[in-house]
Amino acid sequence: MRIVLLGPPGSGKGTQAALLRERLGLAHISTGVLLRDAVERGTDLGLKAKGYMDAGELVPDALVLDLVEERLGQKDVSSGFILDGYPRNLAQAEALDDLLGRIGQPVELAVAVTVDETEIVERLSKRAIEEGRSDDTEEVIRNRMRVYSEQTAPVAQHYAARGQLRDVDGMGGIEEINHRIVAALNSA
Ligand code: B4P
Repeated sequence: MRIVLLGPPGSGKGTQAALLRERLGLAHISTGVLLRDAVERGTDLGLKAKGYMDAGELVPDALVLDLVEERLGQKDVSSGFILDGYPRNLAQAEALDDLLGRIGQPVELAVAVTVDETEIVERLSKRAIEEGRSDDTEEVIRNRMRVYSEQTAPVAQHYAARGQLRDVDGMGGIEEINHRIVAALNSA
């Protein structure tokens, strides 16, 4: 299957995508992970991306598209993939359609994970203590949520218009939510 996972910061996208990779044997493509890896390795792209990430802004589309294109060219992708954190605005959604159309692997389903705002702040504050990610400070979390509602939320409509969107309740335990996602995939 070829799936896009949508959801605000802290909705559990990364957590759920990792479980789906394990359980369904799909490649897990997280632009957040790819970008953090580039920052850590100090690549050109990483150096350009760091300031945007630390401010909770989106990294410019062209930089992220290059990363995604390179990742989609890898062997494990042929058995299906979960895109986690991409696309994050309408321009990315259109670029993704073009790219996947060219390789004959279009998105089959988009799953939007929904979570209350208070729960999001709680989860990310907990992660800030446990992992110390530089973009998990209160001020940056607030900006990431703003960027999400202004730029990323409209992406759901892009898939809904084609009948490809499934909403899944992201409140509750990790396993429980995973069962809901798998049920949504099976009903497609
Ligand atoms: P991401 O890495 O995508 O960050 P995120 O939205 O916070 O999601 P993440 O996957 O980390 O967290 P999750 O909800 O799973 O992006 C980071 C930055 O990179 C962006 O701000 C941007 O600058 C840049 N970027 C990434 N993609 C981009 C793109 N396409 N274009 C431009 N820029 C881009 O989990 C959060 C926490 O909740 C975890 O600690 C987890 O343990 C916990 N959790 C999960 N499920 C739970 C549950 N059910 N109950 C309790 N806790 C739970």
